Amino acid sequence: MFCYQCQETVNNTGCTKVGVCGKKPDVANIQDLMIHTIKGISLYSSELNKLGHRSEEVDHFVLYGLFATITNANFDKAVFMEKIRQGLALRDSLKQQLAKVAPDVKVPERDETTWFADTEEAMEAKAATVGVLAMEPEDIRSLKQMITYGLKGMAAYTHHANNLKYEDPQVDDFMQETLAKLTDVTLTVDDLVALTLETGRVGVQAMKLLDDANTGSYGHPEITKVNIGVGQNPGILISGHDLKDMEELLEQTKGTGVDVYTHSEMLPANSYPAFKKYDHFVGNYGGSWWHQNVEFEKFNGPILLTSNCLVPPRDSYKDRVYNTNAVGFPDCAFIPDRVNGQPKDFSALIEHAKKCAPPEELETGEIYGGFAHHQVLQLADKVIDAVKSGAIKRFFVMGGCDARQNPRKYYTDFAAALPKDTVILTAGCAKYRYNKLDLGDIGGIPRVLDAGQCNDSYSLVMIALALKDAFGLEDVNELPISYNIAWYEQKAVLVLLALLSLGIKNIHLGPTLPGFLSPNVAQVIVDNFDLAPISSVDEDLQAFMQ
Ligand code: FSO
Ligand code: SF4
Repeated sequence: MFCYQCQETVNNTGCTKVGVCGKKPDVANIQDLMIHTIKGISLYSSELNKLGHRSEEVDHFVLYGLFATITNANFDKAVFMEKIRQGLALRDSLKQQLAKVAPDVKVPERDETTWFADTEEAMEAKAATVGVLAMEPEDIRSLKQMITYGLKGMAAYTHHANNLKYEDPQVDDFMQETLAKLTDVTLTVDDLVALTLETGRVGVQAMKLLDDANTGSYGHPEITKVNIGVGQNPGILISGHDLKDMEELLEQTKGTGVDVYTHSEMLPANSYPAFKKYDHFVGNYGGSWWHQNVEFEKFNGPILLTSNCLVPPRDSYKDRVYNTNAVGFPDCAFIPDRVNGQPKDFSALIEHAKKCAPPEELETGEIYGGFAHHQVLQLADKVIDAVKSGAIKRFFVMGGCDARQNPRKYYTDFAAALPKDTVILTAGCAKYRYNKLDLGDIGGIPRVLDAGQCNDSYSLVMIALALKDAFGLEDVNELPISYNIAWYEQKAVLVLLALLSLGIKNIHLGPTLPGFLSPNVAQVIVDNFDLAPISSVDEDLQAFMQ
């Protein structure tokens, strides 16, 4: 195995024996083969798409392949084997379809279009040959992997939007076209740098699609005090990013005596008008994803994982973990997709919950949420006045991810050390490093404005663009906003590429720069976008406040 797609990769160079995330070598390899398979599919489907022969089945299959290989999503080798078998059949049927509808279109013969394996052994043997290191020179590999990771993030966001029946064929076309291009060994560094920025640009479109889907379905998030304590009833804990699952779970648990709590990235669900109306929706339980080994244990009831991040569950609570969408773990229960538009069936979780004790209390109190673009823009006059009067000197965008390693304490220290006339704009699970600190408010505006999930970084960009207009500035970089972003997995890669494509400069990225950036590629990004790693809290604060 070789995997360096996330921030916790061993020595910031690559996991080669087993993933820090718990991914075993056979699963890592089969995930590489999954990507190889969807590239083969995309070589045909991208041509068919251009000819107007789109297929929802293909769009969703490709999304699945990308999403399921994201960090901490799916650890189940058997699932990948089955999907790859289906993928090979799909590839070959597309090949026949293309030959029929456009006999003149020649798809290049590459390993992705010709390989075949039907036994487990043959698949495993093949899987061992198609990994990251099989790819050309270091800089080309680095860029191609960065683009692939951006596509994985894009697929995750698009998948959640699709679940709400929001589709954008341009985004699907781009993913398939790009996967097809990545099989081309003649692409140059310049070609790939351009494709990287294009990935960011389409990433903005995918984030907008999900924002439209979430707010169009459930209303605009509004300022909400979210309870972080517990009630007396047994509960179901829902984690991940999928709001359609949230809706159906709330609806099906109504009147059952079972409460619902959010975990980690599902916290922002508490701020949507359509969900706030449920009395049995108690609040949020616990912190960011990596605390789950302790918190799932104490929750006592069943847990629904609607997307990553799943930590390999302990035996003590494994029977309470239910996965859905692209998430998978051997021997854990799986809730199948909707059929013919019918809701998913969460009755197994509900019956399970009824036999469980109520959650053990971890903490009490409330935290603020709901500061997505619509809500913040309603407060725009107040915010603009505060900037003009000098009450707010600077905004700090501190979105992104949280993860386990000690150096992430930097973000808690940084938030605590910020001058009192600064405001943090956040999104994603990075917020858990500081969202329970008492940082106070500025004239009634809380000093931590939480826009929502990592995909709601889109909201932060909307806010920045609106402020730019309000102050009559030419360039968004002239605003008193600094970017100190924490990353962990591939959705954050997409968010970063999206920010770069919007021309945002001077982003500080930590706790380390990605291990998948070769020295030359890192230099190109640093030179063109003034991207910088973090250093110490003091040094960074000084640099930012200048
Ligand atoms: Fe976090 Fe995990 Fe949003 Fe990610 S829970 S790390 S970028 O999957 O999703 O911020
Ligand atoms: Fe290692 Fe991260 Fe890959 Fe897991 S996802 S194997 S931790 S690089």
